Amino acid sequence: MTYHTPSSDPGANAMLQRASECGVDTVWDRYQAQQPQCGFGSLGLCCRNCWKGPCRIDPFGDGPRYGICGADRDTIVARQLVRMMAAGGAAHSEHGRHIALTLLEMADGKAPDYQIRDEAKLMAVAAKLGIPTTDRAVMDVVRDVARISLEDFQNQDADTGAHWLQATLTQRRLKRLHDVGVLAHNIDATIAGVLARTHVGCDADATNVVLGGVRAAMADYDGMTLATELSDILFGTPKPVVTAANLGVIKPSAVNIAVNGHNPLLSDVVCDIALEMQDEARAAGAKDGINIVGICCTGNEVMVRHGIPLATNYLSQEMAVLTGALDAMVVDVQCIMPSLPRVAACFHTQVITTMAENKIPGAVHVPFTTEHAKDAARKIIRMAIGAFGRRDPKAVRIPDVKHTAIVGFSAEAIVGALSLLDADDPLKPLIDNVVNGNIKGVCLFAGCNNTQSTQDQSFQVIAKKLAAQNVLLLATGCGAACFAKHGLMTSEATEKYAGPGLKAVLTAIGKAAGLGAPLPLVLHMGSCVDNSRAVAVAVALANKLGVDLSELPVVACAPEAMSEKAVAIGTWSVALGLPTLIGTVPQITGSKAVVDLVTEGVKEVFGGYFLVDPNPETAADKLLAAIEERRAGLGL
Ligand code: NFS
Ligand code: SF4
Repeated sequence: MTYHTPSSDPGANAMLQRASECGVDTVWDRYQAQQPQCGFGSLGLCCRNCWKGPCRIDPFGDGPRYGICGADRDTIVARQLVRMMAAGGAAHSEHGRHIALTLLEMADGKAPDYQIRDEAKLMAVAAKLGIPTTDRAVMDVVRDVARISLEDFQNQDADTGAHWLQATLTQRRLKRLHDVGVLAHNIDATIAGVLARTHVGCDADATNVVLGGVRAAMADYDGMTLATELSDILFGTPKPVVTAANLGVIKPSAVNIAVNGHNPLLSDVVCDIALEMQDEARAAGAKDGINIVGICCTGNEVMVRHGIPLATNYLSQEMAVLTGALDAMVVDVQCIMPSLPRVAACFHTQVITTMAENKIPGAVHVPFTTEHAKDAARKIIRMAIGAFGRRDPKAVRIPDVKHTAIVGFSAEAIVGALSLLDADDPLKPLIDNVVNGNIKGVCLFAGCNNTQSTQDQSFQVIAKKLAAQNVLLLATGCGAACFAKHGLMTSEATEKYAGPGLKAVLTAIGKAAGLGAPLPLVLHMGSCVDNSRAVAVAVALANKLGVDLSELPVVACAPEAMSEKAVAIGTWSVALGLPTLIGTVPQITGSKAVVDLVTEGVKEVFGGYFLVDPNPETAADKLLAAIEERRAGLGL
């Protein structure tokens, strides 16, 4: 088994040496220890859906062709795949529900620690959802927005699409999704439906199973869209802000607190309270006060809203602890490595869990509730200040790696920037430049990090190649974090890597915005739930042009897709009509029927389709070809 280079991130790599000095296992050691990984699992040919199993199908056809119940390879592969979509949808939607419930509590006066930070967004969201706003008290509008959003978890009319789907997609796309039977009506019911139909002895028709999964993926889209939009109401809609990324943002003379996970409900309050407690940290000897840094998508959330620097993304989260200068890592939900307390045990670092449903052995648990959010934040920060006093200065190794990053490109911010070129018709300059070929198309980079390839490498190779061909680049999640960490969210990167057409457009906008330099090469749209922001831009373009999403020269790309959430996102991206490239070979290759369905068959149904290519060079070519095909379809 050849072992590829763990990471392309110099910050992360600097810490690997430290890990071996400390005798600590990292994600890459554990990856190696897992080799060779199970072939049946890799192909999706293992079923554990009942206790007659596990059953395995022989990929070569020599051994068993059916599970004990009679399920064949296609059924088994399809069932495993859609259960991942359902789990991904559940994760995003629980996040969304948590935010919607907080808004409701707020309207009832039960969440005193929160406020409406963006009333304009509240009104815009209300209008989108058909909620009256004139002459109404703000909290009445908040209550209605929360209630309508929560109806997406309650609607029992299976034929009526959920509110947030209806409010945010093109009419043609909604009709298409409805006609195919995948217009989710209720997030919970749709996800439960996938679990039910994949129980032993239920849906055995692989195509039908996959369509059930697509419906769950649309529920995922619904849940993440409401999570994003409602978060903006509570915490502000991102605007461009200059900050920094990579492990060098950790400061030797500050109380360093990393926020890791996904939900801004806690991390945003921690950022606020940190401002109030700076003196307490200084009194404890931290000359630079409290320094909050982000990891994973919670990091993205506070980065795009408040310019909080980002320490690192998913795969290298342990490396932040290995700097020896992290006093606390406070985590909420999703993509948090259970290994963190073991790594932290070699240092003074306090790992703090906060959510009742997410505890980790070895971590300290500080219960977080929206009712007493500030109290929890104060307690956490005080623990970090206490830990700072136990820090061993001799154990500190902060790599000198840090890049400037201009982030915060919400859909509103992008339209705002374009309106500097044409105040009456902001989308016109973008469309004109797509038509004249200055911009060939748009690529959204999304998704995770994965040990199966060199961390962050494919993102950079593909982005540079597409930028040279004048493709406008958007990014979210750990993909966005990768670009921030590597200095690709700067004007300098645009100067260096953008093709002439793209450079001209980004320069014109940057100048109009008073930057005196081009916009960054890759526009950071936020966390993974913020993929809905990219859809908002695409829908606005499609509506303006009078076409559907499946006709736009817009593609999506997740070169290191890993999580169940990424499976759900990739699936709705295809269902919305986008060619969607993944660089991880999905665990479905044991069924030719399922592979053909998701790479070919779906084209006719949705217009979108999956491309799979772990090689970033050829992956970029495939994305460019897909963009060209779309352009040709539009007569460009
Ligand atoms: Ni998205 Fe963000 Fe990262 Fe992947 Fe995990 S943190 S929600 S799932 S690994 S991008
Ligand atoms: Fe085996 Fe069928 Fe049970 Fe799966 S559901 S474990 S294939 S018997």
